[in-house]
Amino acid sequence: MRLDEFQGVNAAYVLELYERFRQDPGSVDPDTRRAFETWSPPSAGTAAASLPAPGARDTGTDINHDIAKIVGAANLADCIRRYGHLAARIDPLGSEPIGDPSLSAAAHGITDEDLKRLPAALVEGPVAESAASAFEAIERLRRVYCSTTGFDYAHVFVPEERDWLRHAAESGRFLPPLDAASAAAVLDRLSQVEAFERFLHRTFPGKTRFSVEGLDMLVPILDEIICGSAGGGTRFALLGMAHRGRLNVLAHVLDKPYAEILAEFKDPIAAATYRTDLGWTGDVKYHAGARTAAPRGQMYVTLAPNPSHLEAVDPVVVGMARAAGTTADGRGAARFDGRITLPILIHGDAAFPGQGVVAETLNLSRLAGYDTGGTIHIIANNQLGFTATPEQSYSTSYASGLARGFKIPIVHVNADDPVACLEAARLAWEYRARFGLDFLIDLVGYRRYGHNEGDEPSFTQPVIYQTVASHPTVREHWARVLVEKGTIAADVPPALVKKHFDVLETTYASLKPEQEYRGPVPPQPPPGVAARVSTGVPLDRLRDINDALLVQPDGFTFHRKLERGRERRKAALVNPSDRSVDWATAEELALATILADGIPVRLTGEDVERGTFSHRHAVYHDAVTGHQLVPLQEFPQGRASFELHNSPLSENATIGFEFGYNMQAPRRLVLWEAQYGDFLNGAQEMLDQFVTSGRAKWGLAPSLVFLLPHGYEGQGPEHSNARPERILQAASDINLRLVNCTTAAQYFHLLRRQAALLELDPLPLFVLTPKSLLRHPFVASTPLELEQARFFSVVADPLKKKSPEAINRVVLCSGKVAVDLFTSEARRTAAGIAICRVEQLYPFPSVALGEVLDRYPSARDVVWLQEEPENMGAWEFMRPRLEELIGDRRPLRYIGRARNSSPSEGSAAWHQLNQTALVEQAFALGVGRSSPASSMVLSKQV
Ligand SMILES: Cc1ncc(C[n+]2csc(CCOP(=O)(O)OP(=O)(O)O)c2C)c(N)n1
Repeated sequence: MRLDEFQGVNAAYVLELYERFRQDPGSVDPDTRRAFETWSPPSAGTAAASLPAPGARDTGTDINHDIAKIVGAANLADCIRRYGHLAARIDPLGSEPIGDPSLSAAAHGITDEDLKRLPAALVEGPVAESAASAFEAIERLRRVYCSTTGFDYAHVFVPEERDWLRHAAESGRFLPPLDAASAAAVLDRLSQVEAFERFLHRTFPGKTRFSVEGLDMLVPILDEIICGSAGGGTRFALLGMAHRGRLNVLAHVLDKPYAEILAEFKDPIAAATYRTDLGWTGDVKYHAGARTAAPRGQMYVTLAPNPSHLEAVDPVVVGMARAAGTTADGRGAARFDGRITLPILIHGDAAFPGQGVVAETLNLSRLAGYDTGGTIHIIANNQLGFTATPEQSYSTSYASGLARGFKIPIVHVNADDPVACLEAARLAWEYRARFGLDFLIDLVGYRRYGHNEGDEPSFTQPVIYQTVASHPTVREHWARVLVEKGTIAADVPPALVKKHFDVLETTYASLKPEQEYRGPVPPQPPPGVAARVSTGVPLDRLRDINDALLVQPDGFTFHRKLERGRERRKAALVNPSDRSVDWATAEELALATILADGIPVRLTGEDVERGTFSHRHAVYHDAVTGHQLVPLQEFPQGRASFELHNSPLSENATIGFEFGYNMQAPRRLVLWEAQYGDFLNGAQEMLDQFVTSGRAKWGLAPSLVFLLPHGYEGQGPEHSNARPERILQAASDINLRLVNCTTAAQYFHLLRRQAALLELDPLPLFVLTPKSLLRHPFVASTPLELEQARFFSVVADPLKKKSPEAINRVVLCSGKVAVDLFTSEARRTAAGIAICRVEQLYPFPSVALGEVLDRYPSARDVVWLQEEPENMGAWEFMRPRLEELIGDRRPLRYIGRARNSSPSEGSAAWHQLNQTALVEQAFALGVGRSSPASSMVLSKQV
């Protein structure tokens, strides 16, 4: 670079160095000295015009003075770029921006006069081009950074991204064209948006609709982002938003017919047509999702259904986008292309900073396996929560503050300035297309009514609402601008509103009579499919696949400690009747055979690559080079992709993400594993709002699998209990499956059954998986069981088949405690006790259980035995169902821990005491015997 090519502060620095060299050539390094010896500072019209040449009479003070001015000008430009947004007029209601002292010339020791004498080049960038002086360039800079847009990107650390943003802002190259046709088109769209709200307001006074008014530009912004991205080849736009403006977006962006929306306002469905018998509840109209029927141009647009829980939909939409951009057919890792998919999230200004799931979702944005090629965020910022003010809602300067930490560029824009809004929208999608990263538009407007239309906002915001009352709508404002400019005639704006009003009136007048409406019906799979699917795999095929999974690639060094396990795996299928298939082997073979059947698999969760208990090794790391090997992506029989990712340490967002992925790609098997099952309650919101109720509210058919380590082993209250009671509480109308299986073969068939049912009978599957039992001989199965068996929802006592009439007690239990019973000393002598395992807790296996109970006609009582306290585990769910099944033929007894607020003991020794007491009581006929004094175990007849 030539010395006189330096600009701004850099030029000032060069001049300062030059001055030092002039005073004392030895004070600069030899290279610099050589450069200065042949250089003369720039002359006429430049910053150094007044600088004397070397050897001239000393005017050092003047030069220092000039340098200070130059540095001051450059610093001022820098501050405007960094902090100009603080002085931008982004509030349509006219509040004063907070400003910043560094934005004044005086703060940098310069005056306007100084700036007028300095060259524009000091300011750099497009604003400096053709500017007569630094003053003019600075004025232009202020117009860019301190007008109705606040460009807030100084926190973007990557120079290429920051320079791109700076140039984009300052060049104005993304400003929308302002020819008459496009200006009128914006007015037409705003008229449509406004007419819709006004029509609803007039026709259904006081009915909640969460009007968009005050943020009307949201719709044209979405138009711009969607159409712009479609032009770049994006094929799927996935939108998530809460209540505010949702009906307007449904009508105008998702093309939901007015007739449907208006019918929902009339709420005409006669009570008799509601299908409560099928578990249908439906949902309020401002939570509904939609999908454009035909691609808009090249693009499908989907709006995810949304629960009332603000921001909960964020990770769901991001997961949907990930799935839409992922190609999963063909062996190996899945391939993701962010260019074909586009997530757009519309947030509330109180919810964005307040809800933790937002931060969790933003944290996914750059992670392998979760990245979407960039999410465009829009904060629909009406400067109020329900009634809460910004000061009560966030500690950051802006509602968008959180995004800064994730290096997401932010544009705050005044919602009353259509041009600025459309520029922000274009900037958003162009930035995403260029860098594949998130972008945030902080659309600052107001709320014309209360939180909802029946709410009185002036109870709490009297002053704001005095302003709002007389504030023109953005349509009115834009119409006035266009009429004043002569772009359109004065009679056009009212004609446009009338045109849209007429459409609504005609539609409303032609709505069907109330009695013709029928309630929606949730998906109903054919009954009994789950019991009919065949899941066995021929042994030869299993052996081939097992051998392929265990191939050692040339030059790959396995960790020494894993060698023995791999040798065991090689022998696992040799003898069909050996109990040689452990849990991890069964799982890997199940997944491999599913992949070989052509069904893609995505397995994510907390440290799933190795498994919390070091049992899985889905990824091998070369002990010497660290290179990774994923056998399920390599084995030649695979016909679909295997996606595998350790998740970040989040439950709420990661489960939401997998749910969304599953919704978008229902023909792929999606599994999420918890470190321990109890961590699932960090995602209780996702379970309640989406996974378990999505079917009843929105007709969704999720099939996500949850692997939840569960079982009482003395590790304390948390890690013992995956809280199956919570899942059972939400279980109704066959909305999920909950399984606690006890053998490797059962797990093998369960996973294969789930894959086989993806199309036929999809349901979320919760599996309570073992911990210490992973390597327990009792859990191991024979190869023959993989070939010939299937999943059994109830397993009768294997040892008591021969003389069932000798049984005088049936103990029903589920999961690991069955192994405690089977392996106990007491079992050897307790001939009259049959231990039967209820492997599927929900759907309640009434037929299979009835058959098992009928097998033991002489049993005098039936016991439900569980490790969990009485108010947890399956007991409270089982009790009424077992009572109904048993009738008054024999008593039902409960053995388990007594009611407690904490799931288990905090000490391993105390745990052992109680576990022993449980087992003892199972075998102690004539129950009622009291437990040891220090035991919490309860045994009672109910
Ligand atoms: C998780 C959650 N907590 C509380 C509420 C109750 N609530 C509904 S709307 C609202 C205010 C939201 O304010 P903001 O995010 O600014 O959106 P706005 O309604 O102003 O568009 C609140 C607190 C909710 N819906 N979800």
